[in-house]
This record gives sequence, structure tokens and C-alpha cells, in this order.
Amino acid sequence: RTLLKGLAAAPAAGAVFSIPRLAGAAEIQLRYGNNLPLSHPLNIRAKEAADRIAKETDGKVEMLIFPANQLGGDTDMLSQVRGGALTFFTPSSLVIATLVPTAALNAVGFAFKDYAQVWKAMDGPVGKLVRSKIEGSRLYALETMWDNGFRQTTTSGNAITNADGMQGLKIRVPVSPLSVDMFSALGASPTSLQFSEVYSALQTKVVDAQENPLPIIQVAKLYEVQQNCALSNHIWDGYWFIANGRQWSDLKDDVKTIVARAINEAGLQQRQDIAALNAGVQADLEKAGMTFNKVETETFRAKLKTGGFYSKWSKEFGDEAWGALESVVGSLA
Ligand code: X2X
Repeated sequence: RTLLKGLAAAPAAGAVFSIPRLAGAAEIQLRYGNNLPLSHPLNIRAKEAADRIAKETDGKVEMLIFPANQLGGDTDMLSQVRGGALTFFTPSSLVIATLVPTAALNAVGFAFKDYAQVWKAMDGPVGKLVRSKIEGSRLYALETMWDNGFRQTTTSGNAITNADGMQGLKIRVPVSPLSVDMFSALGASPTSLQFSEVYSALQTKVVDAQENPLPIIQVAKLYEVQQNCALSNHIWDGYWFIANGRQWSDLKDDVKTIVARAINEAGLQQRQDIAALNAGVQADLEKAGMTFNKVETETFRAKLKTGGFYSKWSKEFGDEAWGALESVVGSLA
């Protein structure tokens, strides 16, 4: 009796959990995670895209940004975007290649001679192929690839001037089979670590070296724990703006159009930001105490060629993918 009475007095099921809607609260929340500090152009432009999305949807769509590995490292965020805990994630091509191997195409060692070739490939046949493979894994890749940059090699000790300098080097590389294989072929001793672990791995000397584009070395303050930078330009790396496939296709067409336009245009601006940064970042890093040197690029390429790196990876990628890359950059093997 008392029990029944109590039940009757309880609020209707559901009401217990209903949270009052805040005035102006968004109807759709898009959760976006990335691995870079807030000061990196990727986050600056992503924030602008988020503001634009809110404005153009009258506040109905909100893109929440979780920067700087707040939700975990790359491997975690990749599974979050696959599972739907994240709507968006920007993995480097190296990182998404753990799921979509073709995505590592742009990271083949010394493939691109300059940015003109990079964007010709990524806005053209290479990007098109990679995006179709990403879609095949139930993710959606927005059209515009964002820039990470040409990767350079930093060390805590001696300057690396040619391929011999790589011998035995304890170097951190991303969680990327291609990177591990390339540095092994060069004679180094690579360790895969997520970016979230890089600073402390260098600080505690778990590794002595790492490789990243200069803007990252700057915003992640890697100059505090590294001394020299060899301008090796060994890999060009970019970020795909990927979405959970289900969440993306569930968006109404008009929302999709607004979101895609805001993100793609922000990506194009981000490319220009990196280009502008590239012009001055070396001088800034020198002021922070780093030393720089050029490398004998041909010694690296020769070692990779004679070691069978290109022939191995042309088979791994297959004729279609390798052909798409070579259609822009010429013969590699
Ligand atoms: O982890 C890295 O080195 C970084 C930040 O360049 C990538 O996202 C691959």
C-alpha cells in the first residue's frame, strides 16, 4: 500500500531525468577532438569555423572543440570518432593510415619537392583516392586537407647532416607503420609514440630525437627539450578532417552544407597560415636556442632506394594508389 502510494507520488518517469533546456542551447552538438595546442593555426581556424557554424545556423548547431589531446591521444580519438563519441577528429595522414593504409601515400619519403606538388596531389588524384578509401571505412573525410607541414628532424645531440647520421638514432615517430619502416631503412631505431607523449619522452630521454614540422616544434615547445634541427623535409604531412560516417549522413542537407563550407574554407586559410609561419618560424626557434642545418638529401634517398623502401611500399600501396602519386610527382622507385 505505502509502496503504491509512493509510486503514485513519484514524478512521471522521464521527468526525473529531464534537464531544463538552456535558452539558446544548440539542437545539434558536433564534438571535435584534435592533438594540437590551442595556439596552432589548426585550432585557431577550427574555432573560427565553429563560430561561423553557430552564426549561420542561428545557434542551432554548435561545434565543441577538444584540443590538445584532452580526450586522449590519437589512437583514442580515432576510436572515439569511429564509435561516435566524437563527431570529428583531425588525424594526420600517418595516423589514419593505421585504419586506412592508402592514407599514408602522401608520407612516402621525399615524394614531394614543394607545396605546389603537395596541393596538386591532395586536391587532385591522391586526395580523391584517399577520401574514397576513408569513406569505405564508414568515416567521412571533408574535402579540404589541412596542412601539418614538411617534417624536420630534431635531436638532443649532434646535428644530422646526411643519412649516416641516422645510424642507431633513438627517434620518436608517430604511430605509423610507414614512418617506422622508413626510419628503420635509414638505420635509425624508431619508437612509435602518440603525440601526447612526445614532450615527456624527450625530456626524460626515452628517445633522443623526433621529427615534426617547424610550427609544431614551436607551439609544442619542443625546442625546450631538443637542441638541433636538421632540415630533412623527409615527409609532407597533413590532417584529414574526418567525421563519423553515421553522424555526418544524419545531418540535414542544409546543415551539412553550412558545416562543410565553414570547415573547408577554414582549412584553406589554415594552409595560408602555415605558409606564413614557415617563412619566419626558423628564426623564432633560433632565438629560442635551436641550431639548424641543411642535409644532403640525396644520401637519404639513395639509402631508401638501395634498401628497397620504394619497391616495398609501391607494392604495399598497389598500382592504383602508387600511380596516383606518381602521376603528380613523377617516378619514385
Ligand atoms: O604526432 C605527430 O608527430 C604529429 C603532431 O605531427 C601528428 O599528428 C602526426
